[in-house]
Amino acid sequence: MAYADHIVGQILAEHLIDKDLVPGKEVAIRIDQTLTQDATGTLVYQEFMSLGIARVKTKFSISYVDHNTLQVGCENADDHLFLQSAAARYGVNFSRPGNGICHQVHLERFGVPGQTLLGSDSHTPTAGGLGMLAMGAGGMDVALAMAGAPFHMTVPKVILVRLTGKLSSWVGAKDVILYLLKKLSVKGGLGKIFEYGGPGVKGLKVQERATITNMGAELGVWTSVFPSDEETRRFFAIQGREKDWVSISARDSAEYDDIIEIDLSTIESLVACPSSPDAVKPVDELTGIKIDQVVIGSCTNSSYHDLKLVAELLRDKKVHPDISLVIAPGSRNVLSMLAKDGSLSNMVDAGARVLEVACGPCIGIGQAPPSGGISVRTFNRNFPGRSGTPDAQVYLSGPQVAVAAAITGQLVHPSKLGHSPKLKEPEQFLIDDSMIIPPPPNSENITIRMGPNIKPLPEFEPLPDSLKLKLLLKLKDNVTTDDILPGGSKVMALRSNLPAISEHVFALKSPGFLKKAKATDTIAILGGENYGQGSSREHASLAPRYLGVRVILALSFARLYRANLINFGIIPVLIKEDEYNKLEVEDCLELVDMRKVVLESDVITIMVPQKDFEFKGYLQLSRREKEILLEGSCLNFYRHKLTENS
Ligand code: MIC
Ligand code: SF4
Repeated sequence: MAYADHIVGQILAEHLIDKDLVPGKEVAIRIDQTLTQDATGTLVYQEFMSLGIARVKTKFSISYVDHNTLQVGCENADDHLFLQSAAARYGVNFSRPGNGICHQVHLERFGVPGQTLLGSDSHTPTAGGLGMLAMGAGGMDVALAMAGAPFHMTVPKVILVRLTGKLSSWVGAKDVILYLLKKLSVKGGLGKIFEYGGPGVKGLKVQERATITNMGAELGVWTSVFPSDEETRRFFAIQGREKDWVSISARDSAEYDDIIEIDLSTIESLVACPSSPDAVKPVDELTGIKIDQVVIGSCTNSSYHDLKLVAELLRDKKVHPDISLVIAPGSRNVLSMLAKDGSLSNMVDAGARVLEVACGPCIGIGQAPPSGGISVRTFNRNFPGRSGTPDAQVYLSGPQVAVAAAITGQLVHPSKLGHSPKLKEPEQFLIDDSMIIPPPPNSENITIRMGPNIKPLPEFEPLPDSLKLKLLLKLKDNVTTDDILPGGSKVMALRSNLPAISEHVFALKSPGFLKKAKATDTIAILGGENYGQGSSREHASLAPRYLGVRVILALSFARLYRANLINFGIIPVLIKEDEYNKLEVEDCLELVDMRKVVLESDVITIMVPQKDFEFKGYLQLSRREKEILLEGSCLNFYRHKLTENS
């Protein structure tokens, strides 16, 4: 059984509930751990509560607060109280605001090789850096996993990324993933898992591996995974949890769907240009571009490993007078270590602005660049508008290029900084979990605190038999969830308030959409390839459904977004390029006999009466997905099933 011989297959086989591992077929797997973050988490816990389960059934579940930490009104603070009380009530650990970015803390403190992790955030695969099968999912799927239900996934193709050689000085893990993005594009990983292997792996620290698996999300892969080897054991030892370490590697008989060979020594310093993570160029081709702002941090590059390097590069230097340099460490333990070893003073003395440990500017919460400004960020996404300034130009790089830009005021090769410092890894990491509150054993009487911003989940009616839809938007390839529902402190604070957040659907991409949507009963949207790439935020499906969107036609869908559409009763219909070209905004579409067609067929006929043409759409749905669509939402489908069995 070659599929069960690579790392992915071994972990899946170990967690399989029924059926065999046949690539392309849906299977159900057991989830060991879940994580949520606050911006998606408030919905997750509301969904969990609707399932009527008394206490989570996973081995370990945790609720992080790291996104909406800016408190300019009561909304975020109220949400934090809701999350803290819900965690205590339902048996979930609670990582308080200030403790760190979910993926960084999870890697340091909780990830376990060989186990499965489902997180309501698209960068959950960060934990793949230590050999865990870690996947992002919509909140509803995470709520179900907490309730003990299996996670359903299509068995993906597994691609071996075979690493040889060693990175040269000034080149880091971020350059490896930028190299892959340049080669494969943001759609290059759709339907696949990337498994890293080869002799080059052992030269990469766990933290570097995690930078690579983190940004697999930008390639569109299900997830990415590294072996768990001696280097991983060392990581667990410095984290004081060697007992959690297990070895995991591919067997010699493993067979892959494809192999990508990378000689690490050939990789150069790379930068993703505005406004897509795959618009990658060597920094040498961009030399001289003047910069206004540099931001270092995010779940991609905020480890002690990265920030120690940043501090050493900044030692005895000053930030260029035209640059605002901002640094946000990834976890409180990282910040504390930087403070204790003097690195923090290197940063502050150089003129850096140090932020609290949180996502912050990565999701447009603070530090928006000036109008038309140019920002270099060590983040993973530079989608249009995500920084908070619609016309800003955001470049993505590793910490080496970012520091060089901060000091020189321009994009330059980091070797301009002189000698690349040799860093010694600490023998012991600071371990202080006092900002993680474990749930009490007896919690039935804990009151859930719900502030006025937390609105109840809507009830959605089942799929009708026929639909008359108006096509309100025709969009191109690679529409992001930031396009569908923007981030930023104003909109993100409304994550628990569906009526309010729905007012922001397509706010940046198509400002006239809302008015038209309010005047239309049932709506269809047309997209190109990779529709819905980016975040796991289910609000980007829930809010459109709330406004009346029932069908999305596209050439292809991003995996997470497609699952979220189905969970909220919106039908994802695949169409061919010819039809994409023919369809126009304001076209009226008619679908008949839908309940039967959705349940029994994979092809649906869509009529455009005023143009006297009809065309075929393709459903590609599993039996379970069909039934969810018929019920009108995943919550409708599962509510009674799980309560009856719990
Ligand atoms: C992101 O990086 O876009 C986010 C914010 O972390 C999202 C989750 C969200 O929208 O709350 C993600 O990546 O899933
Ligand atoms: Fe937070 Fe940014 Fe990572 Fe999303 S990508 S989890 S916003 S740091």
